Amino acid sequence: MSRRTVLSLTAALALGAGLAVIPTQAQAATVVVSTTTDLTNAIKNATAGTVIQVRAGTYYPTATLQSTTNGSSSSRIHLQPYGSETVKIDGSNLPDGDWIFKLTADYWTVSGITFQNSPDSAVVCQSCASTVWENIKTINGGDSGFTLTGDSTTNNTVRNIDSYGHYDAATHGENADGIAVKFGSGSGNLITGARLYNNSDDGLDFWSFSSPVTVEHTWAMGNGKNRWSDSAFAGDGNGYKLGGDGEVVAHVVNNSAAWDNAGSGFTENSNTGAIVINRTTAYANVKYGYYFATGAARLGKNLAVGNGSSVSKGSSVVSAGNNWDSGISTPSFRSTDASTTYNSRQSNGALPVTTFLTTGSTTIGATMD
Ligand SMILES: [Ca+2]
Ligand SMILES: [Ca+2]
Repeated sequence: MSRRTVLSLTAALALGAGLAVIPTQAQAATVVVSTTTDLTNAIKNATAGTVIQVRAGTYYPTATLQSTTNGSSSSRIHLQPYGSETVKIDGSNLPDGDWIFKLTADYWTVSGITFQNSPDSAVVCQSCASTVWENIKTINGGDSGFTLTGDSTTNNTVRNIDSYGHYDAATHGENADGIAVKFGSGSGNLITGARLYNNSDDGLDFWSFSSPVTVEHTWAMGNGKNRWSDSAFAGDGNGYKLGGDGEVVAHVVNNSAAWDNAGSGFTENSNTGAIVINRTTAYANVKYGYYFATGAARLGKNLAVGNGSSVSKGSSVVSAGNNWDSGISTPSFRSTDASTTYNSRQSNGALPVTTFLTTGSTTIGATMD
């Protein structure tokens, strides 16, 4: 019974009103959980203002953790570790095809938790609005790591996610992306500070999403390589797949990098919209650094080095200040050793400090931070 309930009953009794008014029993605002059953119920029963704090450990749910209950702008719902404890939610005991966590709700903040070994997608947010995903990890799942999908997907922020090692075995790796923003619409969605790597398909994929998404301070690397000895491997391996399914939409990518992907670093993927790509770097991708052959992309101050081909740009592309444009020189990299990019993040969750692909230039390429 909450303090407020006690006070209300006390007041009612003091007034001699008996039990005529019994306030609704609300869930306590903070719930500390240490078992999978309690975690499952806490998520299921959360209401606006609930703060779920998960004690250290690895949790093995046997059904998808899920909620359709909204928080509000003044009373968000939080799912987070207790203090600075290490919390992993592992999908190894889920039925085939299940996800670890599905949210169809607004105003949740999920932070500091690892979602690993999902039989299918790890985390799916469907028609979510104003959710925040901060310092989470999605690792080694059977389909995409983190997904935003559905109409009315608005104003969500994904900050400092690591999403890697995803592989859809039954379909030979053709689907599992680090982040998927697919099959839906809604404005105001931001991805920042992401590391998306070693996934069987793409680092990031905006297939069939009809509203602009903004990406910044993000790295996509090593995607689309056959790391699973799959004789029919079908992963695409683009760093940033910025469209598809006929949608014409002006996604924005700023200050981000793609390297060592089996496909292209950045690709329109048939999206003919005015995609904006500014101050990014594409290095050593197998196909193109930048593939914008059919659309109206705006490519500015980007740096392509060591890719199969630097750029494919159609006649509607606006290209200025990139190192393939005339009169623009190519600064040299301080380092081409990527090992530090896999280091632990900084204490505030930001990408690790690295000199990899930095140049010191203030006019071209990603700053790698
Ligand atoms: Ca694919
Ligand atoms: Ca994909």
